[in-house]
Amino acid sequence: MITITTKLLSTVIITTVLFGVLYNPKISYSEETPKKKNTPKVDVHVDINGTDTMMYSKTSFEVKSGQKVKLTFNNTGKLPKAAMGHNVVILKKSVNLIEFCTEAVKFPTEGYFPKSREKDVIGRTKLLGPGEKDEIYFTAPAPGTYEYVCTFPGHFALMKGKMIVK
Ligand SMILES: [Cu+2]
Repeated sequence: MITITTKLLSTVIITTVLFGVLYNPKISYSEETPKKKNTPKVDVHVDINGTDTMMYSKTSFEVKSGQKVKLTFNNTGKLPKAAMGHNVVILKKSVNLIEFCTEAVKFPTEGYFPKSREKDVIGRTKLLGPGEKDEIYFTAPAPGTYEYVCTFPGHFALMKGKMIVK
């Protein structure tokens, strides 16, 4: 009787341990625990808000060439994304802002960003609806002045600014 109980008990313990090993993600996937690869080193943090009045809270900011920049963009508005979505797209120097935005409006399902133009930007956030936030990381390019803009249709008239790289 004692033997049977002991056997049963051992079986239960072994089963429990095995179950734990197999189904506890902390044990079985310990090597895949997220590492800090998604939080790169940052030299400077820039915060910009976009509003329902079609404005950026910052129309310029300054960084130093080579700095690792973290840009946080908040859509602080309340209007629906389809009516008042915002993004921040930092253009390379060679790119014409109006021409770029004129093309971007043809891509509503891609957040008003033509994927083929990825090479023309230094960094860009997603198109954000009310209360949404996006964070991007990039390295400040060669010294100069770079334009950033919201590519939502019609917004480029008001929603633009300059990134000054020293
Ligand atoms: Cu906008």
